[in-house]
Amino acid sequence: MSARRAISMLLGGLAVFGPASARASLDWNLPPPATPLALDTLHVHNTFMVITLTIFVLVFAIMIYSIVVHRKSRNHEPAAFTGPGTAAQIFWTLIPFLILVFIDFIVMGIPAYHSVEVMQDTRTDADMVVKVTGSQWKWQYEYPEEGIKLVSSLATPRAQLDGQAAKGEHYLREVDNPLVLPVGKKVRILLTSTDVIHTWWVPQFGTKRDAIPGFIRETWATIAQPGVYRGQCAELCGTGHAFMPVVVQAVMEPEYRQWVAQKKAEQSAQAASAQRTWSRDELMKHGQEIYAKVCAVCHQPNGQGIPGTFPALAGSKLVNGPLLDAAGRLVKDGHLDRVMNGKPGTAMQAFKATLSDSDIAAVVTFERNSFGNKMGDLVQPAQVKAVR
Ligand SMILES: [Cu+2]
Repeated sequence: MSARRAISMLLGGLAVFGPASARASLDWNLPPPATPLALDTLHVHNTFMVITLTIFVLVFAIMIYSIVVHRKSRNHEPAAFTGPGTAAQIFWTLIPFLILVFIDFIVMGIPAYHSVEVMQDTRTDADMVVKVTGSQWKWQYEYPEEGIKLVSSLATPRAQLDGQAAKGEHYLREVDNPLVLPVGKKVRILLTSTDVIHTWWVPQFGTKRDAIPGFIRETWATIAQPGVYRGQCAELCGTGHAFMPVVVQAVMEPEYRQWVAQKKAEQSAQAASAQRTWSRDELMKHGQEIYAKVCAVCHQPNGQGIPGTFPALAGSKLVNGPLLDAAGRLVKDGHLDRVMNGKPGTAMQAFKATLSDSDIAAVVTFERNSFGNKMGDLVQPAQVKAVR
């Protein structure tokens, strides 16, 4: 490290003791709690900080006092006692032991136990349920009671990720579809994953729970105030780990009901549009949007992939191969099969769970007719539906 860099780092550190304006930019405490659970853990944190700081100051004060007052240059006369009585030894061992037992088990133990109990309290009195599924690299949200399902993916523009544009205010912490929840309702949150372990983490909720494939885990939240709460995946889950933020939008109950009605209408309109025959332009346009959102992270915006890691789609044998056989069945390891069912053991996941019939039809059509690929054929949503 250069001397100049060392000095600037030191000055940066000292800014803490500088004017208030310099301090304002540094967040020392936990984020403002938004749920009872976060409030409880914040109290535990603050109590423990006071206890540990008190012990720290006391112990260091005694040490520093002894070192200074009894130093050699003062010719302090060392104490000459040896072998005090057994009773005294038992006494001065027992007292610190009892103090520690009191602090650990009573003063710290009871609030900590209470927090854990609150954390686990997902049992019966929830007002609603939300299922959260982690996938490389996005979150799926399901409202089983409403029949609503949405996929929440990163909304930060590609140019910002590539360093070609200035970073926005919510860089890597913004999504297309946030999880919308009503304020003041106890929401039971079920967590699972389709591939590797992810962690659904919203710091202001005081909850951070792993989403593990093959298991359902749970947590809960009762959000006190309307607002937007941001978090991220907190388990290193692959190359796109930094690109799967969590955004929760908390709204008042009437607004939530309105949102549910709107989502339901959108979903039935989507189901209806999958029935009709799409034009080439419609498929290409929608396919390009889906490609940019879902596929471009690995296969790159120009379809060239990353040599040795993610295969190119431009000129690919698979993309320029057959989709369906004469009987209308999926060609095994064909283009459509790969998009719908993925390739086990690789980063290529099965998209049939997260993309609709129209999305899959459009993106496959787009890939076959872009990046210099000239298959010329179209895939219709109804064909995708037939081979699901
Ligand atoms: Cu993840």
